[in-house]
Amino acid sequence: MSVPVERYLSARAGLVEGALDRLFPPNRTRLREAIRYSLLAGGKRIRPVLVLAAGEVAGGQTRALMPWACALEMVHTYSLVHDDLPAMDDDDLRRGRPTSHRVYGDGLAILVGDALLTEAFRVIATPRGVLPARGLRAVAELAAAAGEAGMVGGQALDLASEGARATLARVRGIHRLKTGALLCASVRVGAIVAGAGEGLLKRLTTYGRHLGLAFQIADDILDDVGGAGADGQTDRELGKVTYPGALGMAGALRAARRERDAARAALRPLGGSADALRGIVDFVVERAGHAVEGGAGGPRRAAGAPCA
Ligand code: GRG
Repeated sequence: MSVPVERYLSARAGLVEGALDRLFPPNRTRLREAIRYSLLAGGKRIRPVLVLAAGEVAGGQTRALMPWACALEMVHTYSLVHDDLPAMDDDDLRRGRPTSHRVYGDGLAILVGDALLTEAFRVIATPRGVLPARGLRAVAELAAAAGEAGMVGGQALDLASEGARATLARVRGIHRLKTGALLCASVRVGAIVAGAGEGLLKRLTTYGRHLGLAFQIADDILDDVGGAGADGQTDRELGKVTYPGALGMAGALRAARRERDAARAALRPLGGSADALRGIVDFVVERAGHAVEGGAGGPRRAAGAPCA
């Protein structure tokens, strides 16, 4: 890669930002205002950038990949808006500002999520420059990762496990679905749309699964260290199953780094074309490393198996 990874990632995130803005221009309705409020609130854009980076490894063009990148971010944002609702986590802050339901009320926040999920599938149902068979496979992939066998199923398990003993098996099972499925699907969707062969898809899927776990371990660490939570309590204090709860803080950081190394190992034969994917997993894990150290540095499945 000729430009540093950080510059690549922020440039791609900027492109995604512009594309999302164009998909939802202001139209003077309260619903559109509320959609823009959550969607254009400056998240890290990890999922759409994964779509682009994985697709580019497989020889895809940014322009053709962009609707898919936007769809992943729209599904992710819907999940955050719904997760913040009083019936779920009841959070006051998201992406550094008041949550959707605090500003617009519970009813409109529910509709923002509904609209983003539905529109995500509209955006990818009319793609340009993508072979229909690839497009259909990628649509099914996203639906599976977001639905009952993926993110929604993981959220249901998480709700049911509040106050339960934090065993490692329970933590892994929840996070593989709740967070990991959509992250891994971001990688697979990009690769499928770009026409990756099964060998490359298998490699990228292994990367995506380890990235998903690394992400959630890092997120648990950041939550525990930062004391996040609507009422000032961490997830662990709220009785949620977390990696630091199961492994201790140092053990959780070691586990995140093991997942990062496994994700990187899957990319080894791909050379410089996979530098962006390496940069993303490093970024995800080292945010947690910085938080803990103050400045220091799943079972195998078949190649074609989806992420959930
Ligand atoms: C409500 C159907 C439904 C699902 C919710 C993913 C999820 C399932 C809830 C989010 C709860 C949460 C905060 C989990 C921790 C991991 C996570 C998804 C963090 C937020 O993702 P980032 O860090 O956020 O990529 P940004 O704002 O940067 O996009």
